[in-house]
Amino acid sequence: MIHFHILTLFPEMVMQGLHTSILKRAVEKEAIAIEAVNIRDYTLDKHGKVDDYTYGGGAGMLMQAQPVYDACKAVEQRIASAQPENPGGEGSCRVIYVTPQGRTFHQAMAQELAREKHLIFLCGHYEGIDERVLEELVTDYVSIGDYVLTGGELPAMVMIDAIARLVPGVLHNHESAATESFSDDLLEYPQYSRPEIWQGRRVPDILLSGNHGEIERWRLEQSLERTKKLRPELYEKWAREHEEYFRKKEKREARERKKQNKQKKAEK
Ligand code: 21W
Repeated sequence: MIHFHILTLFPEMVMQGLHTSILKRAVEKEAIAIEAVNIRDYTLDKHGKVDDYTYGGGAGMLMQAQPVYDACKAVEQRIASAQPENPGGEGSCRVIYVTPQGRTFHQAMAQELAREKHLIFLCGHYEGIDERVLEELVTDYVSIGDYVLTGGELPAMVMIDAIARLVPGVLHNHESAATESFSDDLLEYPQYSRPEIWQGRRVPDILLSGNHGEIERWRLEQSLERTKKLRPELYEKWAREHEEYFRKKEKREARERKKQNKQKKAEK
């Protein structure tokens, strides 16, 4: 069980987005828990204000330190009091600030984060958050890539989706992310469903053959071909790490050639 806590000014957006399809099922099964905390609920300003102008001037508003700090501390305290075996365990939980200036999120990061019990995501809006509260709270600065969005909510949802599917019990066994496969780190092979012929295009014969060994081999070849063409750097890495695959393939093909030569001779 992993608990995601999202500090945001738009809790409905995050809750809507993350309570759909597979993650909805995961919440119902209690494989994960998702809570959105409205930073505005923690402002001490009597008009509910959470932003202000930036010192030094410049465009736009900045989220102020106080409501962000109090919202985060409230979550940390709730986590600590739910763990009586770890009194004052506050501060042990990672606080991830989603920001264009962070390290770019990737699969290995998702795997590492999936091992935590609690994760706090801090979503900025407007031009960002007062630097002092970031220094006080944040353990990880993470971006999802080099393009500009309007806020941190979508990036937090992207990261939570990628992390959650790695948590045991979230995916069904047949779709499990944990079953290590030869073809991990390659692009996917093409897939087909009914009908057998659509607009004159046939499903590849091999997939109708019922020969599961041949099908598996074909799929891996397709994955390799695609990866070589579309993501050459991924292909080179895979090839370096799977030299034995190419040796075995050589041998298999040599064996095939021999067999065919023999057959030809016998036919003569
Ligand atoms: C975009 C906030 C641009 C601020 C200093 C002086 C989180 C994101 C975000 C956003 C600015 C991520 C400035 C990929 C993203 C996010 C909102 C610009 C101007 N800073 N990953 N002036 N892309 N974006 N700040 O946009 O919060 S992770």
